Amino acid sequence: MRYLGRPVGATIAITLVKTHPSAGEIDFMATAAIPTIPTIPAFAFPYLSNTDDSDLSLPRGESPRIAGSGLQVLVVEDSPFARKLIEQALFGQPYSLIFAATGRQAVDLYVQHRPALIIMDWMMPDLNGLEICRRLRSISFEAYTHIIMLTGKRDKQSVVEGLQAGADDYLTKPFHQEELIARVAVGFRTVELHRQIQAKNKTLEKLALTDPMTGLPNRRAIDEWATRELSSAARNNFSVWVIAADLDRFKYINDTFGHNAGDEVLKHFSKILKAYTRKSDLCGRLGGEEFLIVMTHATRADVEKAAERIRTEFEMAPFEFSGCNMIATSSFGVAGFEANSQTQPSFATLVSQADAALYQAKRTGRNRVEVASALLS
Ligand code: GH3
Ligand code: MG
Ligand code: MG
Ligand code: MG
Repeated sequence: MRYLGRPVGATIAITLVKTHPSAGEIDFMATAAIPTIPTIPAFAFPYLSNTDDSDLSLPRGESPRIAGSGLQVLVVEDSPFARKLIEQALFGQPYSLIFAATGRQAVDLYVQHRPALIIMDWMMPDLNGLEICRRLRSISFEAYTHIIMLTGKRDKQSVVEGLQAGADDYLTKPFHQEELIARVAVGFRTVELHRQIQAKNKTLEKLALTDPMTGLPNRRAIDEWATRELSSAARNNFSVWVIAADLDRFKYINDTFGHNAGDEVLKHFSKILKAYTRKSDLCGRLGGEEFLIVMTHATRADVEKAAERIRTEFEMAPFEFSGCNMIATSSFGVAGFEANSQTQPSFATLVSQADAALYQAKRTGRNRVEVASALLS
């Protein structure tokens, strides 16, 4: 290959004359009028100590930096000159570039940096662009990566194959600088929309699993979490405990002081639940004035102690409504099994055992902790 340069004002018109083009290089044959091309900074090449790539003229130096915006474009291109053309075209844009000269590097950099966008050459010495696309699409990350295929293969069949392999867009060489910038901008728009949808989905998911008044997990969240813990307990033989809790004579509080006062009591009880359980435990609101605590990796004595502590903390917190001081109390029923237990009941069974113990606590005077009869035998 020869580069023929001729000064045109501040730029140099470069004609690339391919004397013996190989199949892998056809996509790079181009005639372009470009400004003098600055050297790609060394930090853009993470593969600096990899001697396998010495034939691809990769400079050796530091790791890639991330620009202020945090947006990264991974340029996958085996031809050093094409890399420079792309870098020149995207110079001054609000994102940073990192470069891969082989398919293997592309996959590694994708996993390491999870760039928002990739500009992907087709023909390369190891994996081709289609294979890389397929590999990248089989790796699932939360954030979406927009892939623009940039290749000399112009026939419609190749376009179809590129898009089918997982590319989102297809551009041909020689590319038009403004078009590349515009297509990259389109890619970032897609990525941003994807990010917004994901954030909204996360919020909706959280809302669907949270009791809005107390911020505690709701019945569905407790069910999902407890079911997972129980199957893990079956494999790893740790203990699981369920504590059913119910506020005493709560209807009286509502009827006497009003619904808002009742809500305050519920919120306060929730705060105590959070404060007196471990982060690894789960406490949630089933509905009304009924709560459930699920604890793992604890002994029955620990669990009874925890329930007793919650009971006394709540009892000791006086509320003042309409100038009256009042004390609220709560009752608890405990069910569960120790580590290495022979029998591991289902979550539904544990809940109904805890409920029966709670009923017993109500029957025998309220403001107390009772243990399921299954644990007493
Ligand atoms: P016990 O000691 O037997 O549990 O009696 P209780 O009065 O606590 O139980 P009951 O089931 O008779 O009453 C529960 C009350 O809880 C009735 C209902 O209006 C009230 N409640 C349910 N959800 C809420 C809520 O979100 N806020 C308020 N303030 N009250 C609620
Ligand atoms: Mg190539
Ligand atoms: Mg009650
Ligand atoms: Mg109740």
